Amino acid sequence: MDIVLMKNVLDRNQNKADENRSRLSERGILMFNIISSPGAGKTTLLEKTLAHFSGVLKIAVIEGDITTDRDARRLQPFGSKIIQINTEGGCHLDSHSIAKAFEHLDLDKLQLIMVENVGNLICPAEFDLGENHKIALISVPEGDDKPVKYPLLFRESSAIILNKTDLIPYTNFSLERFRNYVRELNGSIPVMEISCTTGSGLSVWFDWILAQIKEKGVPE
Ligand SMILES: Nc1nc2c(ncn2[C@@H]2O[C@H](COP(=O)(O)OP(=O)(O)OP(=O)(O)O)[C@@H](O)[C@H]2O)c(=O)[nH]1
Ligand SMILES: [Mg+2]
Repeated sequence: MDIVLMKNVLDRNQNKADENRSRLSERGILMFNIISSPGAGKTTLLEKTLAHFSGVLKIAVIEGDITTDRDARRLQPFGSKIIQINTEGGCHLDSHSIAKAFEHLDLDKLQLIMVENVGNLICPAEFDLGENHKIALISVPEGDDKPVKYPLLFRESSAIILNKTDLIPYTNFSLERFRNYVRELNGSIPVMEISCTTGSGLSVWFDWILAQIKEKGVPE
């Protein structure tokens, strides 16, 4: 019985995710789903990204949190539309909550929607939201073995961001081991090594975003 129920939940989620994807595709909008552990730096990366593309790209953010609007408030100063979803205990966003968030967005005026999922490396990887790309964000203090321990996220993602590289000298994190683990799981995936604190590597992330927009042919 439990198995049937779980299948229904996933089927319902998938149908709505496909609907979300078509709605965005009709308008040429891209959507990224950013997934990481709590505290890896999702909101900080969004702050840097919104600041960089302010006045250049039309971006909205959907913020997923169990409770509070703290992250939404952090992103408010950058002039983009920010929608907060509280999952009230749920460990991931689903496609229905994203469809509800769309009701508060003027989709005709957007080029890119960035979703900050609930901090968790497991559940969010299982739920398609209708995004074009899942982005896996890992930070140095979590350890270099995360790709091996949470393989689904790394297999499902289109890009991996390694954040907090400024902390490498203070930890036993091995870049070589990390890169090898990633290659074993997902041979061709781009890995961007960044520090939101120093700004190192951020230009690679910004260029990657622009490349996706160009490839998709997102209208101006
Ligand atoms: N040293 C260092 N700290 C960073 C870096 N990026 C973010 N931080 C810090 O890490 C902490 C958590 O960052 P957040 O951006 O709030 O992380 P998050 O993934 O959004 O967290 P949740 O929304 O709670 O899951 C903050 O204190 C940031 O200042 C970095 O590159 N280097
Ligand atoms: Mg956050």
